[in-house]
Amino acid sequence: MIEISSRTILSFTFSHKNLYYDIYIQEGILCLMSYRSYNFTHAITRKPSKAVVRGLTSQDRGVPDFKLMNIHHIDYVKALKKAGANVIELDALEEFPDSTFVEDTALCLPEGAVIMKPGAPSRLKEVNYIEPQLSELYREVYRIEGKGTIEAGDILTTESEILVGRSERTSAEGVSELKEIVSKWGYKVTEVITPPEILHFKTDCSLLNNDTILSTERLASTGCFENYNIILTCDGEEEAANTVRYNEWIIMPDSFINTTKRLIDCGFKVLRVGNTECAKIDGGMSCLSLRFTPHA
Ligand code: CIR
Repeated sequence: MIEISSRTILSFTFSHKNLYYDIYIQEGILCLMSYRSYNFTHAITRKPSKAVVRGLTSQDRGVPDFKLMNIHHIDYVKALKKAGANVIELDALEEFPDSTFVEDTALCLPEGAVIMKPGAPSRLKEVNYIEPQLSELYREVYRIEGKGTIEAGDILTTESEILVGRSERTSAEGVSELKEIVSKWGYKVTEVITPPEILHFKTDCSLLNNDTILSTERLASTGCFENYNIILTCDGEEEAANTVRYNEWIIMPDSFINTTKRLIDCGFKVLRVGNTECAKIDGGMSCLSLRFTPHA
């Protein structure tokens, strides 16, 4: 591809080990961009179990309706497929009420995967059911096994760094063990703080493109996104902050018309999926999948 614009004078794309790269010259600087933080080939989901009615929750918003949650989950998988994902759909785990929130169990990067150590005791053993799946897809799989804890809902991977929010579920020791592992692959980890009223860092934010983050005001005001463009969720629509960027698409919960319009007006392509039932137990769009490109 050759493209001429005021900022880009030459640009072309090539692929290497399953990843696409753009090389371009911008303002006299040669830039290499992989889009690895949102261009993916695969996703893993896990069907909700009937035990979701006992899922952990930070506030009483009623008991999730299992049937409706399943309908939403089917739509969610369809949205991932429309965005280009090869979706591996795992069976429900009846002994783990929160196991449909598979995102919390691992961090998947192009170079390898890191199995988490959940801070919620009832979720600790969920990781044993994700590790074999990832070991089939990756040559390098590590495990957080020190005394700290970490859940991947607290991890936001951008093009330039991995932001990790310390929270009730993610401790300083967990963050430093992760840092040690991913530094082998050249990643910079930035530790930030998830405000106490927020379950996971990504409950309140998501990556929209290379340098733009969708966030709630309460999270953005902590200053954790000072190197990024920020698009705020609209008033009363804080739950819209947790979305998924998968290739060209943003997958977001369908109840938030104003924030959806804001994103569409900014040029994003949006797929909307029902989330009322997961929301009753603090689940959003990102929690429901692992999204990744395993190393070729
Ligand atoms: C929990 O409290 O662990 C679940 N009820 C919700 C997990 C949501 N996961 C996420 O935000 N990544």
